[in-house]
Amino acid sequence: MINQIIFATGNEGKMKEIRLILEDLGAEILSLKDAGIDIEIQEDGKTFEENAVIKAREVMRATGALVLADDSGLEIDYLNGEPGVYSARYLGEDTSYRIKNQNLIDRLEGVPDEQRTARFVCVIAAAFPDGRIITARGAIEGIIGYEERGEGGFGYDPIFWLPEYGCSTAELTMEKKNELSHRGKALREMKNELKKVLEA
Ligand code: ITT
Repeated sequence: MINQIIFATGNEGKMKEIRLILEDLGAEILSLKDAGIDIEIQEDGKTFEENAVIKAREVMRATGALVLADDSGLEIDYLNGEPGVYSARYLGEDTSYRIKNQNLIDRLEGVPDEQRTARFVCVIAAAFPDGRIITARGAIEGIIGYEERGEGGFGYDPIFWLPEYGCSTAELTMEKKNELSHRGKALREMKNELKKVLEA
């Protein structure tokens, strides 16, 4: 019986969404900080899947616990999928999202709505103490806005516009964002898989 899961992320925005989705799993969800883990992970994979597995596996090896990890990012079609797996590192890890978001808006100057298509992608990996790995993927389609909108969410949310809702993902409640988002979809799929394991 597993009653503790470590979620291998240092991103507080992700962690808040993750806690809300996994709260009914019946296991205690610890962030890296909660678990007192401070290891440098080399995210050198070429895909979201590879990076999610790298993060989950490294922390599982260091702790022996069941570990989940999220690798996610924003793919902008007009920019050939940029920033993609480099979303956190785009323009530098310590550069503010005000600057990153404005830079992407500027790179799409004059580009009409129908060519501003983009998606958030999320892959969740689970690394089990016995070495087994499972992954789940989710995506949400939108377009890149013309200005930042909203105070919620994190990262690129203020420029990710949902035409059918008439708002950005930073203007949704956390519950609504989780219902629609790449992370919500991937995590719910993962949760179903984990339930089978935890109930076994
Ligand atoms: P960890 O590796 O510690 O989990 P990170 O922020 O470095 O944190 P990633 O390498 O997976 O995580 O990069 C994901 C980036 O993609 C994230 O920093 C945001 O810039 C962007 N992103 C992912 N999901 C997002 C969301 O729901 N809303 C806004 N931006 C998001």
